[in-house]
Parts: sequence; C-alpha cells; structure tokens
Amino acid sequence: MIAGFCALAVAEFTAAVVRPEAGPVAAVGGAVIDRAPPALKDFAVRNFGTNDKLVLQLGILTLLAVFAMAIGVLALRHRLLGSAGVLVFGVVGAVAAVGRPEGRVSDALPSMVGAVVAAGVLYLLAGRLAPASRASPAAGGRDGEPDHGAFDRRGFVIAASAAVAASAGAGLLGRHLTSAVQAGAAASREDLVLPVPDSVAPAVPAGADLGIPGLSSFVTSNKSFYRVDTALVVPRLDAGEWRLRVHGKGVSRPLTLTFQDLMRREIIERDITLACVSNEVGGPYIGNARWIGVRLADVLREAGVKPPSRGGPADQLVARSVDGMTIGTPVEAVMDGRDALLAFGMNGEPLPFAHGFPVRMVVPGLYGYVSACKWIKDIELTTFDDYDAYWVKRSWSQQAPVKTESRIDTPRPFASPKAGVIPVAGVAWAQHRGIQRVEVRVDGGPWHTARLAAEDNRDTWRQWVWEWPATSGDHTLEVRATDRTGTTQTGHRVGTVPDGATGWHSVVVDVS
Ligand SMILES: Nc1nc2c(c(=O)[nH]1)N[C@H]1C(S)=C(S)[C@@H](COP(=O)(O)O)O[C@H]1N2
Ligand SMILES: [Mo]
Repeated sequence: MIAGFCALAVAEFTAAVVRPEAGPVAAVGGAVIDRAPPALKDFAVRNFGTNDKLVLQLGILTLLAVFAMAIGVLALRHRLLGSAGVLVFGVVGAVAAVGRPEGRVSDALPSMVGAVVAAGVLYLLAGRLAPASRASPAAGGRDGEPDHGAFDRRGFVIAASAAVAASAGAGLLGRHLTSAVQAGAAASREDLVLPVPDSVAPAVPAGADLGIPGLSSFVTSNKSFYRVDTALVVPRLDAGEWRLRVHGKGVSRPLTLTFQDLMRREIIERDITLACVSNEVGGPYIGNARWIGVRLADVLREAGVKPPSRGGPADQLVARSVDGMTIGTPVEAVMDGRDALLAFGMNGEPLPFAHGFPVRMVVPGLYGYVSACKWIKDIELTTFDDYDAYWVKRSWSQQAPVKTESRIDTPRPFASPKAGVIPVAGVAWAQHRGIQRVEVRVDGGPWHTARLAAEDNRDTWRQWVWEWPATSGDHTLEVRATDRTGTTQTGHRVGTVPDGATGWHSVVVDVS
C-alpha cells in the first residue's frame, strides 16, 4: 500500500510537469469512459448523476489498493516479482494515457516514472520485511520455527515513513505546480471583460418566471447548471493561447481564429435552453442560460462553407475539443438561420471552466452531444457517411433534435400536501419549435390545460402551472406538452439511448 501511494504521488507530480490529464487515475478513468458500454454509462448517470466521475475515480483507487496488497504479498515471497508487478501497473497506466484521443507519447511518463519509483520502494521495503530468520538463521525461533515477528521492524518503519513523507511532499509539490501552470488560464478568465453585444437578447418577459416555490427558476445560474462531459480533469485553457481551426470539405478559405478575432466580430446575446440526451423523463440535465458569442454560421460563411441545401458538399460539422471529444452537428441546422453560437459568455460572465472556457458551441434545438462542444479547438467539415463522432461510435444516433418534453417540479414525488388548491408546476421544452400547450391530468382522468408562463423565445423552456383542486388520498399527476408544430409529447416510454427518452413525467403524491 505504501509503494502504491508512492506510485500515485510521484505519478501525479510528474503529471503536473507533463500535463494533468496524463496522471494515471485520470488516464485509466478516461480510458474506461471511452470503452464503457452505453448500458454502463446509462447506469452510472442514473445512479450517480453528476458524481459519476467521483465514483469512477474512487473505484479505480479501491481496485489499486486491492492490487497493491496482492502485489505486496507477492513481494514478500519474491521481491523481484513484486517489483515487476508494480511495473505492469505502470504500463497499464501509460498505455491508457497514450491511447486517449488526444494522447501523446510523453503522456506515458507519469505512470512509468511513478511505477519505477514504486518498484524500487517496494523492493526496499519488502527487504526490510524479510523474516530475520532468513537473513540470519541464528535468530530463528527456539524450535527451529521461523519467528515471523523478528523482521527488521525499526528499519522498516523508518524506510516506510521516509517513503510516505517523500511521496506526500512530491504530491503536494505537484498540486502547487499544477496550479502555477494553470494560473495563466485562471488569470485570462478573470481578466476577460465581456464585450457589449452588437445584438442584445430582449429582456426576459416579466411573466416568464412564475416564482412558484419548488419550480426551477427560468434562468439557471452557472453554479447550478448541470454538467455532463467525459473530462476527469477539467481542461483549463488560456484564452490568449486559444485557436480555432476551420477546415475540411467545401472550405474554400480555411481559418484559424484567435480569441481576439472572435471578439472583433459581430457579437450576439441569446437565451437558449441546453438539454442532455441522457436526461431521463423528469430528469435534471437541462438548464437555461443567456449566452454571448458569435454566430457560427457567420464564421462558416467566411470560410466559404455552403449548406447542403445550397449545394455544399459537407452535411456534417465535426467539432473537436482539446480533450479529444468529437461532436457532429448537421451543417444545415447551423446555417438555417437559428442562433447557433460559438459562445464565450454565460449568464453575464466568461464561460466557467467546467462549461467550456474559453469557447464552446451552443445550437438551439439539438441535444448537447450533437451540438454543444466545450473547450472547442477545431471544426472540420465532412459528411455523416464519412465520419462518426464520439457518442455515435458508442451506439447513439448521428442526429438528435431535442424531443418535446415536460417535467413536474412541484409537488415533489411522494410529497404529502394538504387537501385544497395545490399549484402543480414545472417546465416544458421543445427548443427551436416552442411550446404551445401543457396539460396535466390526475389519476388517468381528463387532461386539464395548464397556464403557461410568458414565452421568452422558442429556443427556451417555458414554465407552466395548473391549480389542482386536490382531494385527500394517493394521486398520480401526469404532464404532457404540445409544441408549436402541433405535435404532442408521446406517452410511449423509451429510454435515453439512442436519441433521447420519451414518455410522460408522472409524480405520485399523498394528499392528507
Ligand atoms: N468537450 C466536450 N464537450 C461536450 C461534452 C463532453 O463530454 N466533452 N459533453 C456534451 C454533452 S453530452 C452535453 S449534454 C453538454 C453539456 O454541457 P454543460 O456541461 O455545459 O451543461 O456538453 C456537450 N459538450
Ligand atoms: Mo449530453
């Protein structure tokens, strides 16, 4: 266990010098995420929510501890074999790191350096633990029995303490180094003054937020905005060093844009509700923010891109992030006049690091995994026939417009309100189509039309409320929405894979 601790500490220290993402736990965790079957990913999201990454890392640490003990037992019999076992783990970490989508050969260093140091530490410590009987037969037990207590206890304790102290020191130093390296990124975010948009978002209508207790607020604060991504280490980029390349099929003028280039363009501000395809019916992975950025269509036009409807050869735009995520979006959707953004502002501040600083995509009407690339660095024009993006390779659909959905926020499931008039309230969304009607029913009875909050725009969700004359007893509430194309949310229940869950959200309450 001590040698294992040394391995991790030294590896994290080395990763601080190489790059944080190359640390063994992040690398192995990332590799597991890349290879996890959709059912496992779904299970993790359902049971651990946004803590799924923490659970994964704790799982890796637990497994490491078990293997460390097994290797320790081996080392007591065969010192060299034990050390070799440690090296095998180093190789696993190194292969995982180099094999990540944006992995480089140097990413092998943290795991290898950690393993080499730990192999040496284990060899030394195991030596101290060798029964003294073997070192000097004279010290054996009285009846020729080896005396297991007679190892070099003092020498072991000294060596072990020294190893732990040195590793802890290296680990702490690594932390410091990482934050020093990332200070530039943090400063570039703090120093960023958001420009005044050339086209501001209209004020949110007064009646868009019904202000009902328990109902999600119309604007989701950055702090409470859901986060879904595969990054175990949040990329921290320096806006000054950021570049965006635009290239590929039908790009007659390839571009490389800096952050300053973006700021000099026409800047727009829009309210857009972002939703995750992994959101179960009634789930929390949806939020609404005010974004500031440039029109992605403007950038594409400048690069000479034409949408397929005007004869362009590319129907898919593949956005690539610094951490190797790839996200494929229909070129037609981005260029059809909707406010698809390269966004750098979120609710009045620069994008938080976890939400993609310095620049991410946001496209109204499409689930995040086919539109909302965070930490974006590259846009390649291609076709859906030629390329499958990250989640498409993992059995999700190539194309995924947001489905018309609604959610009951209050009363909460299994609440026990008093009989009388109870406000049943929630949100409904059908981004880029808009919400026309929301209905609620009790115990499978007739549908009642809910009162809709004022509409901000058709790219945002909409609050609703229905005053329920509740009688005592157990009741089931259900909700369904109808979008502005006249399509009513289906009651047919399907899961999130491959292109988003459907069904009516229902809540059971016990009215007293
Ligand atoms: N680089 C990167 N961008 C990404 C992802 C990711 O894993 N990596 N996840 C996508 C998914 S599935 C969703 S739903 C949205 C979530 O954005 P948020 O975390 O800002 O809410 O980001 C998208 N952009
Ligand atoms: Mo998502």
